[in-house]
Amino acid sequence: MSELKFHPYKQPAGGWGALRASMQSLQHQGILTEGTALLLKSNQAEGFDCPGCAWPDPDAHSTFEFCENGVKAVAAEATRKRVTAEFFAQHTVSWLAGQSDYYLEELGRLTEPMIYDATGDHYVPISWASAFTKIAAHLQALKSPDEAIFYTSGRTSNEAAFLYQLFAREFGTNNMPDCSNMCHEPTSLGMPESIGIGKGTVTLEDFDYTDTLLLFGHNPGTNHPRMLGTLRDAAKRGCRILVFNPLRERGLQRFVNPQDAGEMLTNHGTEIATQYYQPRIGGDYAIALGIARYVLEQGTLDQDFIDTHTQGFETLKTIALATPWAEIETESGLSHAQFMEIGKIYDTGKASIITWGMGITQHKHAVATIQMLVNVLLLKGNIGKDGAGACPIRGHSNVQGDRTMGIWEQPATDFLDRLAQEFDFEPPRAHGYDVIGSIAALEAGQAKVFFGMGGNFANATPDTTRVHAALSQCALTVHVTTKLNRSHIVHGKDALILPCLGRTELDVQNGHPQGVTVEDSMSMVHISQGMRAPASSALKSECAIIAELAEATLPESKTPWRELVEDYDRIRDRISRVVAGFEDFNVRVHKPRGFHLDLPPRSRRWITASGKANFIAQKLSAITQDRFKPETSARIFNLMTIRSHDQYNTTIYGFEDRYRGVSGARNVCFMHSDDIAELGLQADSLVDITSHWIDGERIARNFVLIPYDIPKGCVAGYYPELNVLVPLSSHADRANTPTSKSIRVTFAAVAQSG
Ligand SMILES: Nc1nc2c(c(=O)[nH]1)N[C@H]1C(S)=C(S)[C@@H](COP(=O)(O)OP(=O)(O)OC[C@H]3O[C@@H](n4cnc5c(=O)[nH]c(N)nc54)[C@H](O)[C@@H]3O)O[C@H]1N2
Ligand SMILES: Nc1nc2c(c(=O)[nH]1)N[C@H]1C(S)=C(S)[C@@H](COP(=O)(O)OP(=O)(O)OC[C@H]3O[C@@H](n4cnc5c(=O)[nH]c(N)nc54)[C@H](O)[C@@H]3O)O[C@H]1N2
Ligand SMILES: [Mo]
Repeated sequence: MSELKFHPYKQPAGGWGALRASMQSLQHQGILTEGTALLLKSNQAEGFDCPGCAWPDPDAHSTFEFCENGVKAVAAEATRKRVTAEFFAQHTVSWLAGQSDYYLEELGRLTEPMIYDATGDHYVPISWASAFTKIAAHLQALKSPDEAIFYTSGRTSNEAAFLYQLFAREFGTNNMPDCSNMCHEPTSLGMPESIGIGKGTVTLEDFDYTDTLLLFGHNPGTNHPRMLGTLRDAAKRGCRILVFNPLRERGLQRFVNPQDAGEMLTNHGTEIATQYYQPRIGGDYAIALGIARYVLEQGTLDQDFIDTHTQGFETLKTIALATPWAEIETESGLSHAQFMEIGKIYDTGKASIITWGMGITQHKHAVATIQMLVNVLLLKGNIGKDGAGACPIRGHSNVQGDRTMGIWEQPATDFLDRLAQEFDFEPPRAHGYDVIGSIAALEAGQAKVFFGMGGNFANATPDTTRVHAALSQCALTVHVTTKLNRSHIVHGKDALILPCLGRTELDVQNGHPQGVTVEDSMSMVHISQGMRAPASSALKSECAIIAELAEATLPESKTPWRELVEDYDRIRDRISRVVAGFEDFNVRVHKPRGFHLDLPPRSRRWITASGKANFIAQKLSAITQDRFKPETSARIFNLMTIRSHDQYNTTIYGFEDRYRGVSGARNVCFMHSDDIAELGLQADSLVDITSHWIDGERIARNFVLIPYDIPKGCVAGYYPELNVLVPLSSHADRANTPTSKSIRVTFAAVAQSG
């Protein structure tokens, strides 16, 4: 790490900077030559699915879809660096605990199974067979299967996810929290109530037909950069693009496509946002209500659609028209003139798409906000026609597929019924723990075994201090993983690290290479085929690990675990009989580019209780009245925790947040320059940040203030460093997603000596 620098970035996103950073990351991982060849296989019909994000692949490919952060994700997995048994022999776990998260992951790929040895405070090698015996012994010793927790991160393939949930349920629990609980859970909960499914309704082709795009609370330039190509094409066609984001994110303003020689030459690029609005953090419910109000005032509704397909219109109408503009404006932070402009653009659109990301979901009122965004679409019949629809932007590359495969603490009854029939066992019916529930159970000592299928539970969750303490109380922690991270260092009394193959690697079972499948953000299911030699010959695939664990743990199981894993087609055959929409899975998925899942709203079929699409609305005052007001004399700010351009969730690639102009360090906090002055502080001031909640206060020390174009009263800093501040009991109503984008904080200057 070098010294913190801040130089506002004036260039377009993408372009030469992206190309340079990509090459640097390949070089950094020691794979410059190999890496370039590898990338040509990324997101190709015959290649592997990029582990970077869940944005879909276009049908027509040139050579490869260039994406700087996709390169970083692939390079991080394909790195030459290894963390071996010799390394663990040289360093105690206490020593490792003192190292940074960046350091831990930088060590490279894990090479063999390791177990914690308390006598020497080291991780030492263990054979796979002994590892499975050990875990089985722990699981069998539990008083109830519900004392175990089986977490999933969203990179896990459909096949592995399906086996994993089967294993957990045959073992006897629905305790299957996943990263989705911290991510798009409000989408998965809110959308079914509105339109009958918890997934986006658009396909990539719809972006070719839309004339109006409303983008809420996501940062494509960094987190789904291939979307910039789509946005650029739309902008060039004249599609109006309205952006709603408290921060001016570079990627949403201007983009140079590194694959366009002309654009690269002039480095000018394409203007993305037609209009860029900077609302207050959490102001989106008011924005959506304001748009609805505008359309209702104009009377330019799609009345046919509303009459034929919807229910609840009168409630929305009454609420929207009764909410004074002044209230909508104050809450959103946008002006009346801006609302007239936004309303007019949306109202005159013939086919509109609304997209959203973490800026919408990680709030207390996320579910209500998503439902209000859907209302806006319904008013103009913008669901079930070309170029229109709802487009939640998922995070992990297979997070949507994992849920489809049954990774869910609240499995549907019909899913369990089919699972029971196919595998001849009685699955548990009681709902299990989600992420927040899991942490509570760990803290209370009600859960004793934590098993992580990927991810980094210790650092991705809220209130880091409490979660670390809770994990340390476990009798056993197990992590199936590619790299070392904090969750392995903050360990239970017994602890195992089980290293697995990554997406880019050749997975050979019974002498035959296997492909896995994934589902992208737009419900396309396709094969992903690794091709690189594995990082170590001792690695196992996630599927193999689950099967062998199941054999060790469930001697009575009637499932032919080993047989299923010998040929993943056999797992897919089982999936085709259990998961709705996957009929003929093996036939359909082996077609180039796979297949699209049937989404009823696309043909205006509504699988809701009413059989219609539902307008669901509540008063704006209901959203705002329960805002927490801590008792403190210090000025309170609203903090959002966001990703830098140089990280993948808890994995820190480096210290360059290029588009925001920050480099060298991550302990920063973005604040309006007037706010900095009003606090009597200066740019570069060192501050402690305290978060306030009903359960008390938490503190993050030594952050540097950076003056930034952000609304007054709002501040931003990086996840996961600021997770220490996220209160455990502050989460989205009903969905339980931690409110990582709205944390009540105060600032205090750090007295600097000398
Ligand atoms: N390179 C890279 N790619 C990734 C990831 C990564 O870490 N690195 N993570 C993956 C995952 S799991 C996910 S979920 C996605 C996340 O992708 P994003 O949803 O883009 O996630 P964040 O970085 O959290 O950015 C949230 C954006 O919302 C804005 N925002 C915050 N609060 C509000 C608000 O109240 N209202 C509005 N309108 N905007 C708001 C912020 O300014 C920021 O631009 O990306 C995925 N892809
Ligand atoms: N404050 C705050 N907290 C947040 C968020 C936020 O915006 N703000 N975002 C939330 C969101 S959207 C999400 S999705 C979660 C993410 O939570 P997680 O999914 O739990 O975290 P990741 O950082 O994505 O996990 C990274 C680890 O996965 C492992 N890994 C990588 N590839 C593979 C693989 O192929 N197989 C296996 N088995 N392991 C692999 C590596 O060891 C790596 O260290 O964090 C949430 N937490
Ligand atoms: Mo996510």
